[in-house]
Amino acid sequence: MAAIASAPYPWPFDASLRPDNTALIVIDMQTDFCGVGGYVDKMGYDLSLTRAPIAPISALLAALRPKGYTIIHTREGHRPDLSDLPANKRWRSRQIGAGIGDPGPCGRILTRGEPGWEIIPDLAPLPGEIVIDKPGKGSFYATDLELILRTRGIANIILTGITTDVCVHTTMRDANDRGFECLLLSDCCGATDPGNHAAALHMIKMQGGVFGAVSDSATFLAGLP
Ligand code: C5J
Repeated sequence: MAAIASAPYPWPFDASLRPDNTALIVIDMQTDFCGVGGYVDKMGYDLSLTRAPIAPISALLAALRPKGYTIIHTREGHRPDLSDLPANKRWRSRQIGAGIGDPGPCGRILTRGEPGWEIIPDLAPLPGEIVIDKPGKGSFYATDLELILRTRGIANIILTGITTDVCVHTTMRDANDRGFECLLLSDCCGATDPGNHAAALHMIKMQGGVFGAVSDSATFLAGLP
Protein backbone atom coordinates (compact mmCIF):
# COMPACT_ATOMS: atom_id res chain seq x y z
CA MET A 1 0.00 0.00 0.00
CA ALA A 2 1.44 3.37 -0.99
CA ALA A 3 0.20 6.95 -0.95
CA ILE A 4 1.69 10.40 -1.47
CA ALA A 5 1.54 13.33 0.97
CA SER A 6 -0.83 15.78 -0.72
CA ALA A 7 -3.71 18.14 -0.03
CA PRO A 8 -6.47 17.81 0.97
CA TYR A 9 -5.85 14.07 1.50
CA PRO A 10 -3.04 11.53 0.97
CA TRP A 11 -3.26 10.40 -2.66
CA PRO A 12 -4.56 8.05 -3.97
CA PHE A 13 -7.54 7.76 -1.65
CA ASP A 14 -7.15 3.98 -1.42
CA ALA A 15 -3.31 4.01 -1.16
CA SER A 16 -3.15 1.97 -4.37
CA LEU A 17 -0.19 3.72 -6.04
CA ARG A 18 1.51 1.15 -8.28
CA PRO A 19 3.17 1.25 -11.72
CA ASP A 20 0.56 -1.07 -13.24
CA ASN A 21 -2.47 1.06 -12.31
CA THR A 22 -1.05 4.60 -12.51
CA ALA A 23 -0.32 6.86 -15.49
CA LEU A 24 1.64 10.09 -15.77
CA ILE A 25 0.09 12.51 -18.26
CA VAL A 26 2.32 15.28 -19.62
CA ILE A 27 0.03 17.83 -21.22
CA ASP A 28 0.91 20.02 -24.22
CA MET A 29 4.62 20.63 -23.52
CA GLN A 30 4.87 21.93 -27.09
CA THR A 31 6.89 24.80 -28.50
CA ASP A 32 3.58 26.57 -29.17
CA PHE A 33 2.97 26.78 -25.43
CA CYS A 34 6.47 27.31 -24.02
CA GLY A 35 8.89 28.14 -26.86
CA VAL A 36 10.10 31.33 -28.48
CA GLY A 37 7.92 32.22 -31.47
CA GLY A 38 5.10 29.84 -30.52
CA TYR A 39 1.42 30.52 -29.84
CA VAL A 40 1.82 31.68 -26.20
CA ASP A 41 4.81 33.85 -27.12
CA LYS A 42 2.85 35.44 -30.00
CA MET A 43 0.06 36.28 -27.56
CA GLY A 44 2.61 38.22 -25.51
CA TYR A 45 2.62 36.15 -22.34
CA ASP A 46 5.64 35.54 -20.10
CA LEU A 47 7.31 32.35 -21.33
CA SER A 48 9.15 31.83 -18.06
CA LEU A 49 5.80 30.84 -16.50
CA THR A 50 5.11 28.04 -18.96
CA ARG A 51 8.78 26.97 -19.09
CA ALA A 52 9.04 26.61 -15.30
CA PRO A 53 7.67 23.02 -15.25
CA ILE A 54 10.20 21.69 -17.79
CA ALA A 55 12.91 20.72 -15.28
CA PRO A 56 10.53 19.21 -12.67
CA ILE A 57 8.72 17.16 -15.35
CA SER A 58 12.06 15.96 -16.68
CA ALA A 59 13.04 14.73 -13.20
CA LEU A 60 9.67 13.06 -12.79
CA LEU A 61 10.01 11.23 -16.12
CA ALA A 62 13.48 10.07 -15.13
CA ALA A 63 12.08 8.57 -11.93
CA LEU A 64 8.91 7.00 -13.35
CA ARG A 65 10.18 5.59 -16.65
CA PRO A 66 12.47 2.90 -15.15
CA LYS A 67 9.70 1.80 -12.76
CA GLY A 68 7.33 0.97 -15.62
CA TYR A 69 4.63 3.58 -15.09
CA THR A 70 2.48 4.34 -18.14
CA ILE A 71 3.64 7.65 -19.66
CA ILE A 72 1.24 9.61 -21.85
CA HIS A 73 1.98 12.86 -23.71
CA THR A 74 -0.62 15.11 -25.30
CA ARG A 75 -0.43 17.69 -28.07
CA GLU A 76 -3.05 20.32 -28.81
CA GLY A 77 -3.33 21.07 -32.51
CA HIS A 78 -5.47 21.04 -35.60
CA ARG A 79 -5.44 19.29 -38.95
CA PRO A 80 -3.58 21.18 -41.66
CA ASP A 81 -6.87 21.76 -43.50
CA LEU A 82 -8.31 23.16 -40.23
CA SER A 83 -11.42 21.01 -40.67
CA ASP A 84 -11.41 20.36 -36.90
CA LEU A 85 -10.95 24.02 -35.90
CA PRO A 86 -14.16 25.66 -34.68
CA ALA A 87 -14.71 29.09 -36.25
CA ASN A 88 -14.98 30.79 -32.87
CA LYS A 89 -11.65 29.33 -31.67
CA ARG A 90 -9.94 30.65 -34.80
CA TRP A 91 -11.63 34.04 -34.54
CA ARG A 92 -10.63 34.48 -30.89
CA SER A 93 -7.01 33.54 -31.53
CA ARG A 94 -6.84 36.12 -34.31
CA GLN A 95 -8.19 38.79 -31.96
CA ILE A 96 -5.06 38.38 -29.81
CA GLY A 97 -2.64 38.28 -32.76
CA ALA A 98 -1.93 34.54 -32.81
CA GLY A 99 -4.36 33.12 -35.34
CA ILE A 100 -4.50 29.33 -35.23
CA GLY A 101 -3.52 28.00 -38.65
CA ASP A 102 -1.83 31.28 -39.60
CA PRO A 103 1.91 31.43 -40.33
CA GLY A 104 4.26 32.32 -37.46
CA PRO A 105 7.95 32.04 -36.58
CA CYS A 106 7.51 28.33 -35.76
CA GLY A 107 5.30 27.50 -38.73
CA ARG A 108 1.51 27.56 -38.79
CA ILE A 109 0.24 28.13 -35.25
CA LEU A 110 -1.15 25.09 -33.39
CA THR A 111 -1.22 23.09 -36.62
CA ARG A 112 -0.29 19.41 -36.68
CA GLY A 113 3.06 18.66 -38.29
CA GLU A 114 4.46 22.18 -37.83
CA PRO A 115 7.63 22.84 -35.75
CA GLY A 116 5.70 24.83 -33.11
CA TRP A 117 3.28 21.98 -32.56
CA GLU A 118 6.04 19.48 -31.67
CA ILE A 119 6.76 18.53 -28.05
CA ILE A 120 9.92 20.33 -26.92
CA PRO A 121 13.11 18.23 -27.25
CA ASP A 122 13.75 18.31 -23.46
CA LEU A 123 10.55 16.33 -22.88
CA ALA A 124 10.33 14.35 -26.12
CA PRO A 125 8.37 11.09 -25.84
CA LEU A 126 10.44 7.90 -25.87
CA PRO A 127 9.58 5.11 -28.32
CA GLY A 128 6.60 3.19 -26.94
CA GLU A 129 5.17 6.08 -24.95
CA ILE A 130 1.65 7.08 -25.84
CA VAL A 131 1.01 10.37 -27.63
CA ILE A 132 -2.54 11.74 -27.78
CA ASP A 133 -3.40 14.37 -30.38
CA LYS A 134 -6.32 16.49 -29.30
CA PRO A 135 -8.17 19.30 -31.02
CA GLY A 136 -9.46 20.86 -27.80
CA LYS A 137 -8.44 21.71 -24.28
CA GLY A 138 -9.44 18.45 -22.62
CA SER A 139 -7.46 15.29 -23.40
CA PHE A 140 -10.56 13.07 -23.53
CA TYR A 141 -12.62 15.00 -26.07
CA ALA A 142 -12.32 13.52 -29.60
CA THR A 143 -9.43 11.20 -28.60
CA ASP A 144 -8.93 7.55 -27.61
CA LEU A 145 -7.39 8.40 -24.22
CA GLU A 146 -10.15 6.81 -22.14
CA LEU A 147 -10.05 3.59 -24.16
CA ILE A 148 -6.28 3.37 -23.66
CA LEU A 149 -6.50 4.03 -19.91
CA ARG A 150 -9.28 1.46 -19.41
CA THR A 151 -7.47 -1.13 -21.55
CA ARG A 152 -4.36 -0.75 -19.39
CA GLY A 153 -6.30 -0.92 -16.14
CA ILE A 154 -5.29 2.57 -15.10
CA ALA A 155 -7.10 3.90 -12.01
CA ASN A 156 -4.76 6.72 -10.92
CA ILE A 157 -3.59 9.67 -13.02
CA ILE A 158 -0.75 12.10 -12.24
CA LEU A 159 -1.28 15.37 -14.13
CA THR A 160 1.51 17.66 -15.31
CA GLY A 161 2.02 20.16 -18.13
CA ILE A 162 0.62 23.42 -19.40
CA THR A 163 -1.46 25.33 -18.89
CA THR A 164 -2.66 24.65 -15.34
CA ASP A 165 -5.92 26.53 -15.67
CA VAL A 166 -6.84 25.46 -19.19
CA CYS A 167 -5.77 22.10 -20.65
CA VAL A 168 -4.54 20.56 -17.39
CA HIS A 169 -7.65 21.56 -15.46
CA THR A 170 -10.04 20.50 -18.21
CA THR A 171 -8.33 17.12 -18.40
CA MET A 172 -8.37 16.70 -14.62
CA ARG A 173 -12.06 17.55 -14.40
CA ASP A 174 -12.94 15.17 -17.23
CA ALA A 175 -10.81 12.40 -15.72
CA ASN A 176 -12.40 12.92 -12.31
CA ASP A 177 -15.90 12.67 -13.78
CA ARG A 178 -14.89 9.35 -15.34
CA GLY A 179 -13.88 7.98 -11.93
CA PHE A 180 -10.10 8.28 -12.31
CA GLU A 181 -8.24 9.26 -9.13
CA CYS A 182 -6.24 12.40 -9.98
CA LEU A 183 -3.16 14.10 -8.54
CA LEU A 184 -1.81 17.39 -9.89
CA LEU A 185 1.83 18.25 -9.17
CA SER A 186 1.98 22.01 -8.70
CA ASP A 187 5.56 22.70 -9.84
CA CYS A 188 5.09 20.43 -12.86
CA CYS A 189 2.40 22.76 -14.21
CA GLY A 190 2.36 26.40 -15.28
CA ALA A 191 -0.15 29.00 -16.47
CA THR A 192 0.09 32.21 -18.46
CA ASP A 193 -0.97 34.05 -15.30
CA PRO A 194 0.36 33.25 -11.80
CA GLY A 195 -2.97 34.11 -10.18
CA ASN A 196 -4.78 31.66 -12.43
CA HIS A 197 -2.23 28.96 -11.57
CA ALA A 198 -2.79 29.51 -7.84
CA ALA A 199 -6.57 29.64 -8.24
CA ALA A 200 -6.57 26.41 -10.24
CA LEU A 201 -4.70 24.62 -7.45
CA HIS A 202 -7.05 26.08 -4.83
CA MET A 203 -10.17 24.92 -6.70
CA ILE A 204 -9.01 21.29 -6.70
CA LYS A 205 -8.74 21.25 -2.90
CA MET A 206 -12.29 22.48 -2.18
CA GLN A 207 -15.06 20.13 -1.04
CA GLY A 208 -12.61 17.53 0.30
CA GLY A 209 -10.80 17.39 -3.05
CA VAL A 210 -13.51 18.06 -5.59
CA PHE A 211 -11.27 17.09 -8.54
CA GLY A 212 -8.60 15.11 -6.66
CA ALA A 213 -5.48 16.20 -4.78
CA VAL A 214 -2.45 18.49 -5.15
CA SER A 215 1.19 17.81 -4.29
CA ASP A 216 4.59 18.81 -5.71
CA SER A 217 7.33 16.84 -7.41
CA ALA A 218 9.77 16.78 -4.46
CA THR A 219 7.09 15.42 -2.14
CA PHE A 220 5.93 12.97 -4.78
CA LEU A 221 9.42 11.64 -5.46
CA ALA A 222 10.13 11.35 -1.74
CA GLY A 223 6.99 9.24 -1.29
CA LEU A 224 7.30 7.15 -4.44
CA PRO A 225 7.55 3.44 -3.53
C1 C5J B 1 -4.40 26.67 -24.10
C2 C5J B 1 -3.44 24.68 -23.15
N1 C5J B 1 -4.12 27.42 -23.03
N2 C5J B 1 -2.59 23.70 -23.48
N3 C5J B 1 -4.00 25.38 -24.18
O1 C5J B 1 -4.97 27.17 -25.04
O2 C5J B 1 -3.66 24.97 -21.99
